[in-house]
Amino acid sequence: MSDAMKGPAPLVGIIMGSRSDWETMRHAAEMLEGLEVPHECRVVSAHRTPHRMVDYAEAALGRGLKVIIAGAGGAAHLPGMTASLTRLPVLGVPVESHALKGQDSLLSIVQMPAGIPVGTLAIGRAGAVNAALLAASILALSDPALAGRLEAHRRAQTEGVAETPA
Ligand code: RP5
Repeated sequence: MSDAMKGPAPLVGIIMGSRSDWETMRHAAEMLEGLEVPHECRVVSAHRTPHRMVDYAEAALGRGLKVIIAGAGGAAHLPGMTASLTRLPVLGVPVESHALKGQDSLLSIVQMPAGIPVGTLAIGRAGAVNAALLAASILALSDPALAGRLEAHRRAQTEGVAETPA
């Protein structure tokens, strides 16, 4: 997997527990690309590559990342563990698992004990898309150009909704 955008330093880090999560997490990358938000995509597993996870989370702030989007499935501890290692906002995307359809992922990510927050999104593609939009909203607070692109995106979405079902 290569980074979707080259050039400007990434502001959003999209991490995922496995390459098998890419089918879901690519939707976050595509949304950020459409909004022209510099981002990077990495496979970082909390249990298969724990040292990579620690290194990534601890370096994120210093490298200039502003938001981390973390997707994982099953016993999905990547978002929470990442959040424990950085004060950057971490948005968690529960990837739909085969065994439990992502209910396991959702509960693993959402039910953080008080003290370390993870902003948890919906299971699957909707969560990935919304994590990207939420990351863009956070960045838009201090980026008027991005705010304009985000508002244009929302206007286009509204205008694209048909009035009749068929
Ligand atoms: C988690 O286990 C990953 O986030 C993925 O959703 C799930 C299955 O991973 P693979 O066995 O497909 O690599 O760590």
